[in-house]
Amino acid sequence: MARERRGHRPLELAGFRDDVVAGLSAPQKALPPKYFYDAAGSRLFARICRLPEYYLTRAELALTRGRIGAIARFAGRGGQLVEFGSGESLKTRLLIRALRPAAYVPIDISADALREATLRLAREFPRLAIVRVVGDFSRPLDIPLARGKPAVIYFPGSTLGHLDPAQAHAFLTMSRSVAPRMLVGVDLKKDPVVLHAAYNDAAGVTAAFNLNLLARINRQLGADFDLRRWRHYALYNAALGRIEMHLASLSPQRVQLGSHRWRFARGETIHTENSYKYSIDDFRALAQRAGFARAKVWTDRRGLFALFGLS
Ligand code: SAH
Ligand code: AVI
Repeated sequence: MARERRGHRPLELAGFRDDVVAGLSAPQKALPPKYFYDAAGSRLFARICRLPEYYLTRAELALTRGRIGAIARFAGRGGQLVEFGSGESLKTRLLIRALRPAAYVPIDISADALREATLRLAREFPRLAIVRVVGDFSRPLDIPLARGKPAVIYFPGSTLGHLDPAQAHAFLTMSRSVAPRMLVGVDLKKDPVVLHAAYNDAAGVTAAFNLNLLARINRQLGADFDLRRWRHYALYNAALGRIEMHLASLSPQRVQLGSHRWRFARGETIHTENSYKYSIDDFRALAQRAGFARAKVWTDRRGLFALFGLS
């Protein structure tokens, strides 16, 4: 059974347009990563998860599978499972099998991806109550929780890594007001060469994912980005502990969106995403500052990825 609730209006084109205009008008041009995920972007992300270089999904799946008993004891059985940025709900299946939650509440900005994922889940778990929420978790959300059943938040995939440390602190603090327990997937600091490869795959799927943002702005807002004149550029910024994704202009050019026009110099970039990487101690300290007194941590065998159980 799958029902849908909207946390707020899904993707208002006016809001999308305002964010694009503001982002392209800043000294370092930038676009919010939440706009990667239209139907095409969500499909490209699903392909990224299966790339040989993109170790994150495999590592988190392996550690979840290997430690599911302890994870289920931490999360508690029979309660309400709330997931932020649920996407394909891939790892969630393991949790649903182990926790047997009374309800699953997946929240995602990508309406198509969310619908497809919950239809699959409803077939696989016909007795599970699924309440999908199409919404933006970076803004206040109405999360439909039933009274009297404990809730646990699941935020896998290192999606928290898109927030800078101050935003991550605010997000963790907000989460505590939704549920007292939280499972968070965190990508760990490691050899920069491994990180670099994960965001610069040989098949060019990450490049297509990044460029789809410009294609989406053309499709939905009527801009005139010439995709042949942009290149995907991702680097590990060790000083800030984050992967940065950019789109680099291959030549001097102008772009128009309605009455707005921007000039781009050759080599100028639009910053499209940060993906922060943490050490276990740094993340534990961040969670503690956000009011979580206890942190359990499970990692994969190679120490690439961690799942934190915060309470
Ligand atoms: N949890 C999945 C998917 C991670 S990809 C996994 O671990 O593989 C990030 C997901 O978060 C995408 O499905 C995207 O649509 C969603 N997302 C990104 N920003 C969001 C936002 N601001 N509000 C809601 N969902 C968001
Ligand atoms: C969703 N998120 C955690 C991915 C990441 O690894 O930062 C998005 C992504 N961007 C490029 N590749 C994958």
